[in-house]
Amino acid sequence: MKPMKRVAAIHDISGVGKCSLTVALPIISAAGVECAVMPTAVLSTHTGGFAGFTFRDLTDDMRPMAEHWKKENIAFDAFYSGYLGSLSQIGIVEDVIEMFRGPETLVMVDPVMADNGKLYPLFTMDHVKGMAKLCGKADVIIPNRTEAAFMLGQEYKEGSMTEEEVNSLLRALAGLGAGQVVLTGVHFGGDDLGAACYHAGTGQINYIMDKRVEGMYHGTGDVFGSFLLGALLRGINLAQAVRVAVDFTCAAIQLTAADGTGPRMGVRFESVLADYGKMLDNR
Ligand code: PXL
Repeated sequence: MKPMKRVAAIHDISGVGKCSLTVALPIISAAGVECAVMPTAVLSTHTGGFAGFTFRDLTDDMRPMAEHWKKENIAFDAFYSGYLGSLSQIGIVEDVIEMFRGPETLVMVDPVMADNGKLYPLFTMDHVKGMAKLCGKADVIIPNRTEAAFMLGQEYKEGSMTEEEVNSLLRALAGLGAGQVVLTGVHFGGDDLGAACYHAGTGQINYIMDKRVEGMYHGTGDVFGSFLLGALLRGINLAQAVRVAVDFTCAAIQLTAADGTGPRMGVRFESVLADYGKMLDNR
């Protein structure tokens, strides 16, 4: 058996609502990859669609956790950061990555902060600037269209896009500094929805589309990112790993739509985990 890879996932724990660490842990584990965690905050629920959530900030624990890992000689094959509750956490994540990074380390940053043209509660444009800088330190970034537009100082555009618009957005995002860019929420017209990816090293661009399911479900970005990272760490190339992530995320969304549980409780990724693990083992 090959040794298992180890990721450090740096996100919050939202107790209810299936996002961040409560999806990264099970999905990355199902990929046959160890998922170590650095929780950035503990909330009763995520901040989208619930009022009065609790928020326990864990900023002061982040550096000591990393220092303890370093002292114990613990190594990581990848870092995966997502929702970061404050500007100072962004700086700490940059430092933690530098403490552990080697030539083979894969750093994936999801600049979680906005969707549908709007910043999430608690965030300001300073957070956008900080996230753009953190994206510059990553190997792979996975913004949605709103995050992409904000980080590039462009106006957010809704609706369908042309290939030229997608390609120029991908190249501009790579200009922030990451060699591999995955843009989510891509829509060319009709009822399609998917992702586009760009590998700056090869210049290759791919569009990975599926049929859109009506409705917006919370936590899909984290489900997508976790499926993607699991596939990348199992040796699948960028375009194929994005295909895997789109397929399994869409399958989870379809099951959720059939359940009728509504958008804020997250998606039914649990029901596709066994197939995801088997697919990675049998390739
Ligand atoms: O899924 C992204 C996310 C993660 N964590 C928290 C959030 C959100 C999105 O709103 O509120 C706390």
